[in-house]
Amino acid sequence: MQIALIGWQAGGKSTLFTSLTGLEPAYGEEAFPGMVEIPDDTLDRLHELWPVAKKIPAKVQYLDVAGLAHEEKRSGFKRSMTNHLQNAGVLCPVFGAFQESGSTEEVAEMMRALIEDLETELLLSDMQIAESRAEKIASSKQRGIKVDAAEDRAITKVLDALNEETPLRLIELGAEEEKAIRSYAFLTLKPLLIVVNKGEEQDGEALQAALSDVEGDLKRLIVLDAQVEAEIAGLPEEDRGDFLEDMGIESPASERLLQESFYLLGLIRFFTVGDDEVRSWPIRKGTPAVEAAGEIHSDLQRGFIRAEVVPSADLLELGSMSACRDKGLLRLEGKTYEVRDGDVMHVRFAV
Ligand SMILES: Nc1nc2c(ncn2[C@@H]2O[C@H](COP(=O)(O)OP(=O)(O)OP(=O)(O)O)[C@@H](O)[C@H]2O)c(=O)[nH]1
Ligand SMILES: [Mg+2]
Repeated sequence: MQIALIGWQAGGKSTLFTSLTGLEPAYGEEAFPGMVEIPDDTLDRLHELWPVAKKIPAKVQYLDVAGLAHEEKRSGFKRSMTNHLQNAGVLCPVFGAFQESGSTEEVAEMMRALIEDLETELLLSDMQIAESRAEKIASSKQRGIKVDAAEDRAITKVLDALNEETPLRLIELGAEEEKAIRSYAFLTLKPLLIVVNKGEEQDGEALQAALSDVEGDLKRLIVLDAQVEAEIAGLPEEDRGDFLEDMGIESPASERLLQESFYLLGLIRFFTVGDDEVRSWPIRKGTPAVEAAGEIHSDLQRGFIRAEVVPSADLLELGSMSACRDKGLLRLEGKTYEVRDGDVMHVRFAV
């Protein structure tokens, strides 16, 4: 999973990136990556049950992308920039509210304007790519060269939507159409996780409430204070709880960002536990057991027989697999079983 921090200059992207990753982005880079393990209480507790095994959490990559200058407005993201964003699962625009003064509603209004401007840039980037593609298709047709029908259809739909300023994440595309345009990595196809970076004096809850109208399908908004988050990240683990309480923060931004990103991407996780490793696997909600097995190893998918499944909550409560088996909580599931969040799964296979 990759989350790209984007937006206007000086919104606090790098400050947030540092608080999330502990890394200082190199100066002058267009995009700077940082990998982080996803904290997971359940995984920690499973590891306590199997302390000899290695603990392998899922990872997320944050990308700190250089900000757009306000003078560049209405020019769209540069092609080199969109290449960096190609692999991002979630786009996370960061907006600086901390420089603004005024009432909550006034600050919210300024944020709305900045958000709209950025969304326009995303639309313009997609428009440039789609138009150039449409021209190529048209010219091929004119010269009697056969074109990919699914791509032709998809690009037409894409252009229609963009002309109406509709982000592509909101349109319906068939599986083939979606596949035909995947390589163009349209930016408005990606879910948006908007961050409003508030200042110390600003009321986060009020701002969050005032901006609730911005949220929509595949579009969420979080208000946080990047500087405070950086302080939290700098504290020793054992002091964090007290500090959060003092600051009236429910959970650090890193957790909220990951939670929202999992939600936007429709991700859940299952676990494997064994003598050598206890591990968390992120998958899409609705994934059948046989495909989830394929995440672990292709042999497990190919030779899948059955999966032994127990919810991690039951396993943690009873303390062992055999206790779960005795209580009838360990189930045998077939290929089509839809894996649930928190399942502990052991795949029986033969190849
Ligand atoms: N008061 C306050 N200052 C902040 C906050 N977040 C960032 N800053 C300051 O704002 C300035 C810009 O922050 P950066 O994190 O470098 O912003 P950026 O979005 O990475 O900027 P570019 O990389 O140029 O696009 C720095 O001087 C930060 O210290 C905040 O939450 N509160
Ligand atoms: Mg920066």
